[in-house]
Amino acid sequence: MILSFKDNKLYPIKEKIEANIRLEFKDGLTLYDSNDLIGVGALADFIRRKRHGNKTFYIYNQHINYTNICKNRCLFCAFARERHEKGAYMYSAQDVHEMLIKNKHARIREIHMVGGIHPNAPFEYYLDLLKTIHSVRPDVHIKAFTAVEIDHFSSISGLSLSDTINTLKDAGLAMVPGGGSEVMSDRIHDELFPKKIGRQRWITVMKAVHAEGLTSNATMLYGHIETPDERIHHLIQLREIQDETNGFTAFIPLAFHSENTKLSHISPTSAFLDLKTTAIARLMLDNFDHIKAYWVMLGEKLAQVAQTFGADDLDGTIIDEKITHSAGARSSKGLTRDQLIHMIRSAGFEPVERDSFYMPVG
Ligand code: V47
Repeated sequence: MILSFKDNKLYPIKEKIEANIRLEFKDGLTLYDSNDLIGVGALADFIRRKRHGNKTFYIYNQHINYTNICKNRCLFCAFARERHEKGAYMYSAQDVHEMLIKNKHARIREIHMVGGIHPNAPFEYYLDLLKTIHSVRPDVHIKAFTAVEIDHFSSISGLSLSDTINTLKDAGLAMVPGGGSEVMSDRIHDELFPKKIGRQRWITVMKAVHAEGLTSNATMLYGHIETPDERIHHLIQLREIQDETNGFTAFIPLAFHSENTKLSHISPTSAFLDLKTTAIARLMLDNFDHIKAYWVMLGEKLAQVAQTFGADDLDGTIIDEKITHSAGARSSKGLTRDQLIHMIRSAGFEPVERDSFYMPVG
């Protein structure tokens, strides 16, 4: 690859990439430390084009957040409510049925469903949600329940992790989303989300998900109290799990939004950090196929640019996003297929509509 850099420290990394040598922890730090954003992006773009050429994937999907009632109360979350607090809600299976019927004629390929850790809903409630979706839309893939929710289901049902996952699969679960790990660091867990499962349990649940034959995504919530070391450590932990299971499909960097949270003093992430994090994820996660630019958090314009910083997927139509918008996101709550196609084409890429497993659909 013919590239010249403003930052000489990028040359040894380029050599490693050309020789297919895995980047190490210190390389990740060099990348975060570099002000040569264009150089870091060009390295990521080289890998992105090697894997996917000019294609950018997107999906026609619908998000359903079945409840915001949550006993974990993470400091970074603006979505959660106590049971009797103003604004608390919980959808019944009938509510979900109606939401799906409303979009009955849309060519939706995936339902993405996650929610809070409710203090007393029984396991059957979650199974009913899956069965309802499956009965109304047997043709769509249901990507639902993070490792945090699956851990909770195992404890309320008394089933082992593997039996819990298989029961969810029998009810229609096709894939698991990537949320809940935030940044895999005991320090950050203790400070920001002490009531939620920590990194060891998240890893155990994800490995169990993969062992039962389901794929999942992985995420990293960045732009709060974490250090570059902690970000790189998080990515390396994901890379190691992937070496073992090969069960991750996509990685999604999640830019922290602080409005209405206990961390509202923290400024929004910069475009510089957003693009660098996307590019570094592409470079460090050499065993992940897909890096998503999640337009809900990045904003539509930056997500478009992220396609040249290593991202090959813009996620989807979403329809009604709640988690990031509770925390002040200024992006739309949903996009049309035409808007996604425009975001991709006008950046010089070729749109490919996909299903949950990155199979092209037309
Ligand atoms: O785990 C919570 C994050 C995640 C805030 O797998 C926040 O395809 C920013 O995981 N500011 C849930 N982020 C979203 C998620 C996801 C999204 C899109 C696609 C996929 C996928 C997964 O949202 C949580 C947490 O990390 N989050 N609060 C906030 N204030």
